[in-house]
Amino acid sequence: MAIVSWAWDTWDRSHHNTSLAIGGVAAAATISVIVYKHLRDRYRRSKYPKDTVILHQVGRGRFVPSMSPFPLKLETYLRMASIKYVSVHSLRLSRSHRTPWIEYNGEVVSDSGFIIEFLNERLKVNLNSHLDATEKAIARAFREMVEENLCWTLAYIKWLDKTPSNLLTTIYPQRTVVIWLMRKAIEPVMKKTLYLQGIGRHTRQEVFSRVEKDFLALSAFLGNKAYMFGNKPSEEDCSIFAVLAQFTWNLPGTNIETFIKGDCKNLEEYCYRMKERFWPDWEQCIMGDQKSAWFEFVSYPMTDPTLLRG
Ligand SMILES: N[C@@H](CCC(=O)N[C@@H](CS)C(=O)NCC(=O)O)C(=O)O
Repeated sequence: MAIVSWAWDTWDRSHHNTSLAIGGVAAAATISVIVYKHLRDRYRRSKYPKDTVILHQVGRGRFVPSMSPFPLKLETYLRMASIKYVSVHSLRLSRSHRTPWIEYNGEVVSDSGFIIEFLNERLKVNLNSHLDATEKAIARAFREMVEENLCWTLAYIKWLDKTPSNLLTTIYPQRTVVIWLMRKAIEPVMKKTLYLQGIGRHTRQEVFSRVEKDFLALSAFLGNKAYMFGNKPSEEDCSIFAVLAQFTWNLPGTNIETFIKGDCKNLEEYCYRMKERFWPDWEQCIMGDQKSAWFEFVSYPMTDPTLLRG
């Protein structure tokens, strides 16, 4: 009996020591990773150029420079306002857990709308100076319509409707296994979010008929004009273009793509006009047939390499 008790005590002690050792190694590894990331980020930050917007955003897409409309809106704005910027692509989100966000001379701002307000004020930019009060009101209403209504439809088509079934593997440059993992992680969250938002409670037909009405309204308002408010582009063109670009180029094979290209031809032409004017390097900014590395969740073809070294 004494031997059994001794053996048990010894095993228990050594088991306890092993657990302590594993716990210690895991804690040391976690702390090392945190310290390494902190030092690496500090080093990168020390290399950020002065008076330059550091635009943090997710990776590039195969057909559009961002898989999300909001970074595309912001990058289009930076180009329209001729503001110096550098893109940093990563999955790092802002303090409000969103992308995009910026750093400017050490100040951090998130949310594309607040970022634009911040830069307008700081750099004395006004891309809406040619709009009167009524046009400004209409511009705001259209911006809210595309950002707060149409954007949800994009999420609905990608993560709930899933038609055609190969949509995600067609538009994302990541490898099939990574897309499968993304799907497993994102789909249940999206399903819940879209239900709470409201769009997830409607039938497919109801969702698409509402989208078509939004497109027809935009198309009627644009008419024969070059940009939404005449011959000169405005701040709202950045939002409207960024969302429409997703529908025009990033939903191949969907009935919404067919609808725009058939019934709202002027919107498609508008997208090409914006692209030609503000994105002459579009082809270099998209992934095209290039695939991300295995297990890579973000694709970085345009990140300034000096910001990533170290
Ligand atoms: N109002 C925000 C919206 C940004 C936004 O919705 N970003 C999405 C990507 S499309 C995001 O960061 N999603 C991550 C999450 O919500 O966890 C803006 O204008 O920047």
